[in-house]
Amino acid sequence: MSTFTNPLKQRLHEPDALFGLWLSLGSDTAAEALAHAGFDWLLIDMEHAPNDSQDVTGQLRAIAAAHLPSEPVVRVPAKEPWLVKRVLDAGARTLMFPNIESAEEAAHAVRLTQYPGGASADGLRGVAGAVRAAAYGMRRDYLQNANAQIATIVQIESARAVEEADRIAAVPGIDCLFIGPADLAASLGHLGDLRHPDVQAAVAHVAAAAERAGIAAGMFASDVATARQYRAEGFRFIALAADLVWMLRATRQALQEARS
Ligand code: 3PY
Ligand code: MG
Repeated sequence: MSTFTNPLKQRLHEPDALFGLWLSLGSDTAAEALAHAGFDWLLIDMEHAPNDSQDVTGQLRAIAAAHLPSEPVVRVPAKEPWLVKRVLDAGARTLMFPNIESAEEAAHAVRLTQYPGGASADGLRGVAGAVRAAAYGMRRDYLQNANAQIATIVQIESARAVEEADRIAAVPGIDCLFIGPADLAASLGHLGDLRHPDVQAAVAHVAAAAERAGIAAGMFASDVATARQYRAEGFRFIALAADLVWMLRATRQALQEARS
C-alpha cells in the first residue's frame, strides 16, 4: 500500500488559495454529494453542528467514496484528548481547533495530534492498530508516517488570540491560522458586526502574523464577494460559507421567484 500522505498539508504550504465549504448538515449524503462540487477541502463541524464521532466517520467515508481530491477537515469542539483520538482514528488527517489563545494552547493542540516518539516525544495521541485511519491495521506505514502528515489549523477568534498571533503562528506543527470572524467580532465587543473597523484591523493583523511565520492565513467568508476580497488580501485557506447557508439561500430565492 502507498505511503500515508496528507495532500492538504502539502498544499497549505503552497501559494494557491484553497477554497472549502463548511458541512453543517450532519449528513453523509450531503457530504458525498458536495465532494463532487470541486472544493479543495470540506470541513465537518463538530463545534457548532450536530456531529459526533460516529457522524464524522460516516462523512469521512462518504467524502472518500467520491474518489475526488476534496480533503476532509474536522473541526473538533474542544482540545480533548479522547475526542481528538477518535477523530484521527476515524481517518481525519487535518484538524481545526477552535479558540486557541496562546502559544501554549497551540502547542497542546499539536501534541494531541501526535503519537509519542521521534521528534514528537511529548505527543499525546494514543495508539491503536485496527482503526479506519490505518485501514484497520492493513496500512502498516500509518504509525510511522502519521505524525508528519497530520495538519493542524488553529482558530484565532478572541482579542487575546489576536495579541498572541505571532507567537501562536511560530509554534512548530501549526499549518494555518484560521480566523473565526463571528467569535472574533463578539470578543472585540462588536457581536454580529463582522465589518466593524476594529474587527477588520484585527483580521489584517492576524493575516500579517501568519505571513511573517510563513504559514497560511484562513478565513470564513459568508459570500462570494467576501471570499474574493480575502483571497486578494492574501488569505490562502478560505471557507465559502456552509452547505446549510447555500441550501437556504437558493431554496428561498427559488420559491420567491416561483411566487413572483
Ligand atoms: C467564527 O466565525 O467564529 C467561526 O468559528 C467560523 O465561522
Ligand atoms: Mg468560532
